[in-house]
Amino acid sequence: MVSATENEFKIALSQTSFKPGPYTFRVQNTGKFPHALTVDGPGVQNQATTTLTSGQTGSVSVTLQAGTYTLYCPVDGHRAKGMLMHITVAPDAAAAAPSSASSPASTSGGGGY
Ligand SMILES: [Cu+2]
Repeated sequence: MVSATENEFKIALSQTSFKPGPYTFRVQNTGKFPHALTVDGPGVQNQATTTLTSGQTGSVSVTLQAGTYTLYCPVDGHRAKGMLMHITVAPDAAAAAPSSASSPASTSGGGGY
């Protein structure tokens, strides 16, 4: 669960680092104008909360993959006014092959000398 707050005219998130997997963004509109939150990026096509009036909360659930996502408010011209941010999802460490630090146990077969 990621907490997000929206007001005129910015978006704030409770965390800024993400890894692949399902996330729910719980959004609170702390401003005076209606706001919503749209998530767009790899595998996520403009998934959005409903439009939230002042004080309302809503949520949007997405499954994030490694890559960059755009979060913005789709209401009127809010995106252009600054309600836009990007988050980067790091590749899953468990899925990525270790590139350094070779394991010493794998090659010792008993010496050929
Ligand atoms: Cu807005």
